Amino acid sequence: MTHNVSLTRYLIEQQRDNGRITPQLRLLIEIVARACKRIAINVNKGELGGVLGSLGTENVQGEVQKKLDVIANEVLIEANEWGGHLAAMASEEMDDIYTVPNRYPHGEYLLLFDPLDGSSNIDVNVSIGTIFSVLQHRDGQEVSAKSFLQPGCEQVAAGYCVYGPQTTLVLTVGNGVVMFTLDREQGSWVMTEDKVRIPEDTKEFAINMSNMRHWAPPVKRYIDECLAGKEGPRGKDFNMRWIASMVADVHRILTRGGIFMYPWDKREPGKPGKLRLMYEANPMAFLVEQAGGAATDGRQRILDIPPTELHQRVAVVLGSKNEVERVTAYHHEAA
Ligand code: AHM
Ligand code: MG
Repeated sequence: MTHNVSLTRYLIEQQRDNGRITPQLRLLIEIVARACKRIAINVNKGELGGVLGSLGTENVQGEVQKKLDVIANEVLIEANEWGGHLAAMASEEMDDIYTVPNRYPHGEYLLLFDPLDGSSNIDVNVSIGTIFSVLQHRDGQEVSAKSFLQPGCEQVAAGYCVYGPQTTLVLTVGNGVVMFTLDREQGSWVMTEDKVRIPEDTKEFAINMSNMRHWAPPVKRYIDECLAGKEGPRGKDFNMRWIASMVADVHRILTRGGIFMYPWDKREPGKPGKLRLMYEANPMAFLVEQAGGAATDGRQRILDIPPTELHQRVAVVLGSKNEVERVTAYHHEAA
């Protein structure tokens, strides 16, 4: 029974009893969770709040920004800049890092986020989310974009909030994965899952099938075998889901297993993939591994990739361990 554990209590216990987090990190996570509540309110208002549609501007990746992308980005910055727990922030929606202004105290953490993931789903009322990753600013030097370029295995916390039929916050501080559901009457996060585990096997895959003709042979081989079902080499039928919100697809995988792939493809051969390493793939890989799953780029563990750029892209294969290992093995065999 987990329903009498609030996020605050969970964090205090992680700090006091398990020594897993510092008071500053506890504050940081509480503030991010509070910001997610504000974003959820905006998301829920939809058309009534005038938050749907595009702004007509583009982010650093050349993608058209939706109003909610920008609102969510502002909410996260305003909530986090004054608390004294951060040195700087980085976001999908900002070209450069945001250093905490000098009028506020500076802390030892670095926060990265995709403020509103699954933007193409905003206007059609399908689940979207906020993804975040926390690193430490260790070198004592003045904070810069370089301070953020640490491999995912250095993350001290990561999580996401999914704005769906329920608003759910999913978190790891490196001690397993926990889920909290927003109780709107009380305005508090209530623990609803304390030991999230991803089954090692699955019969469900998630990939954008419309890109099939552009895939590399190992990805094509894996999906062909799934599609062949009972009569094929896998000897079982597979089911498919694609929400086009990574947060919602990963949430399903953390809840009932599955494999998620956004591989490299031939549309833009120079790009390693569509998703971003630092604030999409790394936090999700950390959560998935902490829940007993696996995450690779088809060749190596995502959490071991040394980043070279803040907005670097990466191919992503994550979820049920045995399936991720199979896809990764197919890539190695092909090489
Ligand atoms: P976004 O951060 O701009 O919303 O883009 C990331 C999203 C992921 O959530 C999702 O898995 C993917 O893009 C969907 O891409 P596609 O529309 O190509 O299927
Ligand atoms: Mg995104």
